[in-house]
Amino acid sequence: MRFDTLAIHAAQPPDPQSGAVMTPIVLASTFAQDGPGKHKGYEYARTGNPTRNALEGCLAALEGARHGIAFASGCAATTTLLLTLRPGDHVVCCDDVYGGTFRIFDKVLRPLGVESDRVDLSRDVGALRGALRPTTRMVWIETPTNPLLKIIDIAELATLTHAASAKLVVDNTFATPALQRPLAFGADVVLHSTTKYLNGHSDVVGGAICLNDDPLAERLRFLQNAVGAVPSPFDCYLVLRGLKTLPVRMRAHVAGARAVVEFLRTRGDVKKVVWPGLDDHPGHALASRQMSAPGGMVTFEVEGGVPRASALLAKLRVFHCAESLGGVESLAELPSVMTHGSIPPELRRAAGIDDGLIRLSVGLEDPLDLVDDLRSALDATR
Ligand code: P1T
Repeated sequence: MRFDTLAIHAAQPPDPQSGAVMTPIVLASTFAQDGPGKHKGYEYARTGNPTRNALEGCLAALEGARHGIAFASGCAATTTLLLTLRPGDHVVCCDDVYGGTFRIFDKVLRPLGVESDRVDLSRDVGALRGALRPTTRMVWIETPTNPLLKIIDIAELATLTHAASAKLVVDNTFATPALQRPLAFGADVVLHSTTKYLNGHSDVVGGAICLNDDPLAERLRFLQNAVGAVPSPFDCYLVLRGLKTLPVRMRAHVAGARAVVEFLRTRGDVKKVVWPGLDDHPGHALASRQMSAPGGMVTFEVEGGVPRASALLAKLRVFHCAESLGGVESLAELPSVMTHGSIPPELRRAAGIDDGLIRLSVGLEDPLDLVDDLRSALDATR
């Protein structure tokens, strides 16, 4: 089946008992057994639950993976994956990642003896070679990155990573499998904050990991149950429901982003507009090969720095000034203060995240209203 069909049907046959075409939300925390150890595949809901199983099956199908494993948040997925490492192990991470991911590396894993280094892998994936250590077990990237929308060559990086006997993890939250399938380019693990586009309606916090590596999947299944950062059945249902419209939503997000970008480029008081769909984006050609479309995230900088950027965010009426992304509603934020505030300023600036950089998650409102909103806010803060 093709992607749009899988998004609606994968792992969701009609309920065998009732014929219900929507997956039931099974709330039970425990499942009756015919005798000790004699059960119908479910024992206890932290270990497994039918609604979660359907979500995991659907996510795996969309990423072209044998295994899908759901978590209570993107950060829970990240932490659980990093718990497969041991003290003394080393991770190379791209220099631009979600602030919360940086915080896990810096404040959770480092004290446990897992070191990490940050490298810009968007200009030249060969930069990985200089960062590798004999103890490097993982290379961790986002592409497009959060918030700078840098593009990293997954296939080339997979080759270099595997030559070093390490595993390549791609956080695919910004692209979603509707636009990019990292496993097909050789990545070992795909990670998601399902909070974002996959759920798509800003009413769930969730995460997931998809992979084909059987031994690693078995370890992650063990950790999912042992650590217990699992999503509720209701949240699983909401993400499943969101996935059904993912392909349609992503097409509209991209169209909206294109309209917003075209408008921002007409403004003399906008210094820089970043979107992988633009010819002058350094990763444009790569994005055209690796992604089926450039995505719905846009970043830009205005003349007037942080004071103007802050004033502009306060003036917007259709865009909400809020963290997060990927919902039907448009959001705008200041990464230096909001989503990436947990990264020390010197590291943030070294990575190119200017204090006045504005990040937009372009939603599904009429693009003309989004453009009017941005125009009014830009004019009012001139
Ligand atoms: O928020 P949570 O579901 O735990 O997901 C963490 C996460 C992981 N990876 C990426 C690329 C992310 O963007 C996030 C969360 N990001 C935001 C909340 C944000 O506004 O960027």
